[in-house]
Amino acid sequence: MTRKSRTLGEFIIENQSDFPYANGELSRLINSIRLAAKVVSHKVNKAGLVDITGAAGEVNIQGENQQKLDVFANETFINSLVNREIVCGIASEENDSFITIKGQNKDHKNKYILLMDPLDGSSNIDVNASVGTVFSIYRRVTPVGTPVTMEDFLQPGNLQVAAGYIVYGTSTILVYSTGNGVNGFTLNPALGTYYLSHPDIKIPEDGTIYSVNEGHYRRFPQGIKNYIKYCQEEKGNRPYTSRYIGSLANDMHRNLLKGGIYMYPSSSKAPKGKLRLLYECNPIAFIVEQAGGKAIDGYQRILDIKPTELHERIPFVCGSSNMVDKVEEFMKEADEN
Ligand code: P6P
Repeated sequence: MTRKSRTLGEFIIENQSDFPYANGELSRLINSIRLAAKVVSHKVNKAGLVDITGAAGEVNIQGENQQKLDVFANETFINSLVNREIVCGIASEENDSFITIKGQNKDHKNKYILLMDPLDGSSNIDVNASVGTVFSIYRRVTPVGTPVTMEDFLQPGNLQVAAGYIVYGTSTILVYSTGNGVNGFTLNPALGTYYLSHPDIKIPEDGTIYSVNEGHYRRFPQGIKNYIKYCQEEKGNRPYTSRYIGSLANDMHRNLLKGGIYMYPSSSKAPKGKLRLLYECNPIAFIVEQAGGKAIDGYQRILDIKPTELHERIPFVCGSSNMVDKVEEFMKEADEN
């Protein structure tokens, strides 16, 4: 059997031992995510035909109009997880607070928590551009058998036991890591099966793609402005290519495979930037570091940051290690001048 033909199910079983203290729950957790992703993928690919594009009339905690697919994706992942006796709590970009899951016997015996952005880049839905899902998994820190608390969710990203994303593009690809490297699986929609298409992903330490919303350029810190000008200089392998598609998961998937950097910096209007630490930055940072890249807030490692709020924002610079180092250099130099 060639390596490429391995299914996600076979891969999970073969790598079960990577997780010594999990007795199958983590595998079941990944399995529930892959099922939910299949359902969301089907809806995303039909969105134009079925009346599920456009706003759902609600506004989420971010103050963003909830798109119908946002709501659908959120409910699909939650239902897939709740019915499988694996998690004791879920936090989502679409929910003001976390959801407590008592379990079948109402005894709070489940060990894991999940945080997610169920539909990343949802503003792309109505224009048929790619969207994604980003998820982060921890073991609970409060005693098993008691209701999950905020403490279980406010863990630093370096304690994640698994993280991943799904990109709903020309193909649906699930990329995840349990701390032993990064692997990508492409869905065959005809069979409903994911196949190992991107084994052992490593991000090139250098790249020539930078991803940032340059419309905010004038509001960026001087160090970021200087780095963007550096990317645009005629020198060596520069100017770099600018690519930004309005979905962190999709921009990072491209940069992970080809090499590159993604930035959502702080700005004069948004001092903490826009991205959420817990369910956007931490999981992507976990994946990128597992693939040999780096992720900082401009100064410090994202995964070392101790969260204080469920929906807190953080400036985000992530991608090829040499490119992230260069941004850090520009930030330090600008602050010293
Ligand atoms: P802007 C999507 O809303 C998101 O959280 C990321 O996926 C994406 O990279 C960014 O925000 C886009 O934000 O301000 O450039 O439209």
